[in-house]
Amino acid sequence: MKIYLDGELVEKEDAKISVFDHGLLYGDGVFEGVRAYNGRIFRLKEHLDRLWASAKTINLKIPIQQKDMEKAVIKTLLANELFDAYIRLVVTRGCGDLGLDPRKCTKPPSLIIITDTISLYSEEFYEKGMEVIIVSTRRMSQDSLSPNIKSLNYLNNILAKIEATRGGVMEAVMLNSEGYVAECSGDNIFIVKNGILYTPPGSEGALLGITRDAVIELAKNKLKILVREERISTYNVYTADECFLTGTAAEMVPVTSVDSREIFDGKPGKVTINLMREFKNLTRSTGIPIK
Ligand code: PXG
Repeated sequence: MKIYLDGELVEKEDAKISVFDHGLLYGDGVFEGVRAYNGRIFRLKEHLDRLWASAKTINLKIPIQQKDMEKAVIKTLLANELFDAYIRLVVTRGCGDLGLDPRKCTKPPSLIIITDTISLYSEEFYEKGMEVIIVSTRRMSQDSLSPNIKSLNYLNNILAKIEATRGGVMEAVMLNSEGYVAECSGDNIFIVKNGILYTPPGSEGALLGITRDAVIELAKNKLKILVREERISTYNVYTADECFLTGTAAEMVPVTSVDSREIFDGKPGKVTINLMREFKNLTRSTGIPIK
């Protein structure tokens, strides 16, 4: 497997980063997870825009242009002959000394592109739905660090994931500091109630997911249903008609139980199934061609 590292394609065994890289020492860096389906990269422009926005927020200048990053992604996929893939983009602050000060990182930031395959949950969950729990780890608050930055410090989400695993389920619903639903450890959350689709807005601590965006568009344009970005309570989730999660890695997965409360009849709902079909069509027919 070939990895793109600072402009070169190197073998996996040789793709190494210094122990003085501030990405490792302090989680000082940003990342993106992107997917390619059927020889096309899904919404790459949106992912690159978000990567650049994350970098800008932490005052990190990505040393190449977006167009060159796009070329590098395609080059890495071709080198690995991958046409259905999970693509991880990582930009670290680079090598410095043992101190927080990014000015001491005198070398340019490290650029990493890993292309591989991923399956987050087993196939059964996509057909029958998944159980989730609401965990005690709260989504970090806007007043300490914007939850919209996809930074290399994912401890908040990892702690939520550990709680989910301890609770015997695969995914954790995280609340914000006010106790309203924010999102999951690496996915956005949606509910359906009386034919209307609801998802928490960014101001509730949800990352503005690219899959989330695609699903909102499909609901409005293809299914012609109302979409509301509104505050959601735990009560709203327990009493929803349908619930599902979205994310680049997870894609769309139905949720059929939350904290042991069956969602409606405990089966994936109609809106969810229809959106999953539309999402599949969209991912297989749009995006930047690899060849
Ligand atoms: N919320 C968070 C906190 C995320 O990190 C999403 C939602 C979904 O966003 P997109 O744009 O992908 O629809 C993400 C991104 C994993 C993993 O291995 C998942 C993400 C990031 C890192 C790892 O499950 N998802």
